[in-house]
Amino acid sequence: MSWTATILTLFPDMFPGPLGQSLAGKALDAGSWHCDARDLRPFGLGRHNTVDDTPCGGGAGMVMRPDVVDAALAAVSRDDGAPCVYLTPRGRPLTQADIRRYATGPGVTLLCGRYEGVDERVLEARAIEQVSIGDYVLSGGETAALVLLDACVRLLPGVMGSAESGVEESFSDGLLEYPHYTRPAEWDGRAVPDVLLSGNHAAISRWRREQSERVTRERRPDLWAAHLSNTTRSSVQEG
Ligand code: 6GU
Repeated sequence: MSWTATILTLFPDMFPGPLGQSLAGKALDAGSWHCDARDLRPFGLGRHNTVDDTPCGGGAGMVMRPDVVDAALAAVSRDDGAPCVYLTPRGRPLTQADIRRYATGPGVTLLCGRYEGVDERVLEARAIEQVSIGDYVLSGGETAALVLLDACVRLLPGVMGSAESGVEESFSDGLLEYPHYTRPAEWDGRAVPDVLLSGNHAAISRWRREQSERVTRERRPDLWAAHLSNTTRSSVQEG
């Protein structure tokens, strides 16, 4: 069985959405992965299939009921050990290491919340991982789920032209990528850096490394600090 994403959502029509196109779409058509989006609504209670209720303790918005979420989880439960992930701005930051772990396994079950969120008890009871895709608020977990899936699918065997395209260039060594250039050699009064046209591959590698380090230092001091402490640790271990 191929890598399978099971998605629990009130908006199943949002899947595969943009992942039905381009690289991920071709992989989907080729059977390299499956996208199984399930509607939470039928698991709701009463005449209106109610899935949410007011927050205990008061306050704005609505919270998704634990019994409803659990019934939906039970209905899609898999015996292959695929992790269950709840997309929420309260989650730990999603990293490329998480993506690698998800992509290497049998697939993922993704829980998408709307409203203020999901009752904490079902998240605890069913050992659901909570992840966020960044420090901004989305109207629901669905677009975050699409981001997670895009990042996984491109790592699946045979999905991306391996080796030279470098599936994990940024982040693999903890640095951002160097800048890219193509023809023409001069455009709008701006030249491609001479070294890239020199044919000196050692010089090109050195320049790219310097650029990676500069860009990371300028834009992502957090990644730069982590990179420095990693390289310090490995040189201590070597020495
Ligand atoms: Cl994973 N979900 C929602 N609803 N908002 C977010 C998010 C996730 N990550 C950042 N903002």
